[in-house]
Amino acid sequence: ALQQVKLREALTLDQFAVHYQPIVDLATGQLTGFEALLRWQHPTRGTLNPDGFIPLAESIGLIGALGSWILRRARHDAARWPLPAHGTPLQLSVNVSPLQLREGPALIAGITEALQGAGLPAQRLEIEITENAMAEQGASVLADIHRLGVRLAIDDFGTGYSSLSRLAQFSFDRIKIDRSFVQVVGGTAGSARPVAPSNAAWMIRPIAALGTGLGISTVAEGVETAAQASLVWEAGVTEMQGYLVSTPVPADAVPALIARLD
Ligand code: G
Ligand code: G
Ligand code: MN
Ligand code: NA
Repeated sequence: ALQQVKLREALTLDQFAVHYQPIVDLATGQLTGFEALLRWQHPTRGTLNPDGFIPLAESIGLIGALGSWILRRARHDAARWPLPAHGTPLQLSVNVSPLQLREGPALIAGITEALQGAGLPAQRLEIEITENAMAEQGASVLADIHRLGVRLAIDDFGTGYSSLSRLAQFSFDRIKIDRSFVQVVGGTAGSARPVAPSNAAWMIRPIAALGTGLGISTVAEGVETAAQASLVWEAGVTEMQGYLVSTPVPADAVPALIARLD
């Protein structure tokens, strides 16, 4: 109960922060954008990750307000990112939870409001939804997001229960391959069954091929080592994200990161 009070206060006390993790193109090495990742700068417990408090925010009816706050803050930050030397504006990817999707009109209102601020055209914004959220969702809210000109990504792909026919019902712009596929090779997460690199590629290749077939990009998540980067590149994945490139960084560290990666 105390934690609920603290979480409500956190929004008014400005204790939330958005960190950003870069995504790079595997063929060119170029930076393509950042994923926004929420953090709670807790007064006594330090920086907390969303897995620990998003469910609480959902249960106390705070997720709508929090989601709108994230969109506004991330839009504000992304509007100030410099144009990279390669000339393609950087994408901003924002996660939304299944509950936010179920409360479709509120989500659409939050996105619309964020897009009204200057500096972030709709095409630069991408909404990430998990495979399971997509599987249980009616098509309408996803179509509404697309109608705004915003892009859609399927997150944690390969861990959920969507069917290929379900996938074909929706229009997506990106597939994010769950890090469990990447980390079977030399993973720090540790796998119950060590898999040879050649076998790991065979699991990732069909997902990359699905992206190729649909004409959309695929992002390998959780790439921590050069061996994992080679693995996903050889499997035909088009982009990567993970500690090998950078951990998520606070907003004020993003310009230096853009300069380093550019
Ligand atoms: O940020 P990690 O560093 O801990 O993220 C953990 C989980 O929380 C991931 O599944 C991620 O998709 C989710 N997450 C991160 N930021 C947000 C956010 O702003 N909103 C929602 N709904 N989920 C988020
Ligand atoms: O579910 P989603 O993909 O949105 O969550 C992203 C999560 O992955 C965040 O918790 C983020 O901090 C974490 N993450 C990002 N890069 C890496 C990585 O290279 N290794 C691991 N183990 N986690 C990562
Ligand atoms: Mn994500
Ligand atoms: Na993911």
